[in-house]
Amino acid sequence: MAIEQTFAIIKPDAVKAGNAGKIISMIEDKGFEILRLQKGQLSKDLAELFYDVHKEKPFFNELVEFISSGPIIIMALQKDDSINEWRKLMGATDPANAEEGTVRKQFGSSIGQNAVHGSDGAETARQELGLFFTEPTAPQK
Ligand code: 3AN
Repeated sequence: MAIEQTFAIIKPDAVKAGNAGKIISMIEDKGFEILRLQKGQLSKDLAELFYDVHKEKPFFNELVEFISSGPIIIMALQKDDSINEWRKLMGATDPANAEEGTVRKQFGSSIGQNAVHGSDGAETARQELGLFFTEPTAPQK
């Protein structure tokens, strides 16, 4: 597998609960390199753009409201097979189904408030990184 980058968010529930540092430790312990990291709060407009693929879903408004409801931490992560590796470390979308040792098992409280986001494929990762980090993240050794 090749070195690649993925996009990660520590969502408002986890930041508010003071779990960001613990989640970042889990990321570092798994050998991800954190290329970019920024704290901020999304406008509704940017949140709608980010979740555009879900705009037909019944929970779209809930998603937009929640992700823009408080500070988040966005990251560009790099590792071999990082897209899959970060999704494995996040755990299942619904924390009730997430495995032991995953971020969502430990810090998620519901399918909506599930602590973290991760890109679901190479094209999504490219789009999401481009949406949030205007200067491209050059691959690093
Ligand atoms: P994942 O984040 O694991 O890739 P997706 O892409 O199926 O999951 O869903 C995107 C986000 O939408 C999830 N992170 C979750 O917070 C939210 N979500 C998914 N299903 C529901 C649902 N039934 N009700 C509320 N929010 C949901």
